[in-house]
Amino acid sequence: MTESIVHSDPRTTAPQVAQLQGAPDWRVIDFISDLHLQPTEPQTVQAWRNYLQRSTADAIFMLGDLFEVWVGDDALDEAGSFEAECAGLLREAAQKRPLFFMVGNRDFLAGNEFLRRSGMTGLTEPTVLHWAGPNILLSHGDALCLGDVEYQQFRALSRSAAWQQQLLAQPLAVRRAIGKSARSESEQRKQSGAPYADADAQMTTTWMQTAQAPWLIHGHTHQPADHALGKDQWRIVLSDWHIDASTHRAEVLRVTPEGWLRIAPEQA
Ligand SMILES: [Mn+2]
Repeated sequence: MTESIVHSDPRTTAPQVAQLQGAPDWRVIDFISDLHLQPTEPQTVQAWRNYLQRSTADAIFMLGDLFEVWVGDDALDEAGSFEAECAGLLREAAQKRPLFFMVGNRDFLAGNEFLRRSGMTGLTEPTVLHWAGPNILLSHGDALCLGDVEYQQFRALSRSAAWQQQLLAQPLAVRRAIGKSARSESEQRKQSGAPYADADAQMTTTWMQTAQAPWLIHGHTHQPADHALGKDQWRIVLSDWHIDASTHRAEVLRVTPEGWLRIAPEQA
């Protein structure tokens, strides 16, 4: 048997959309993404911890890049690791209301063991949420940024099982070092002023039509905005979180059947 590789145009190819049925009593649901949690940014971690403990939402969705880097679920077994600490916080929060997690381009190696330990439900990319309000398509957003050609090539490679197995076969310390160097490369690229790609308009339309969802919520671009796409159709972009001595950026997207608002985590 021969296998042929079909290079279909991602802008017009209907994606496989996973379905999620919300609970009938959900009235308030929160969305966050791109917190880029890391031990060297304790104030962002603290704001997230406080938010998880206090939020009045019926469900919380974390749509990727929750962590600056995730080098493998075995990091959870390292005594006193940052990963284990975060999983513990999530587990506590998950006892109060359901938590959902979708990976981003930084934490795509977060796997089933992480989900199990943190008490969260994993979501595949993209997923459409059915609930009391309009259908909402959920994505991290990186797959839609077709303009970032170099990244799309890395994405295709790094989501393959073979690539992941090869990386995960390295000792944890080696993977931590790889994670660090990948991060500094991406920092350099950011500082070089290379423009950020945004979601491709045609691909966005294809995805929303396939999902039959009038709303799309995604992160990744760090360009929070409400984009009107047509009659009652919206692309709603989440904010990243970054809190240190000089910056205070953190936002929760709170959604009710009537609409949405952007609130500070301490008001959630
Ligand atoms: Mn991202």
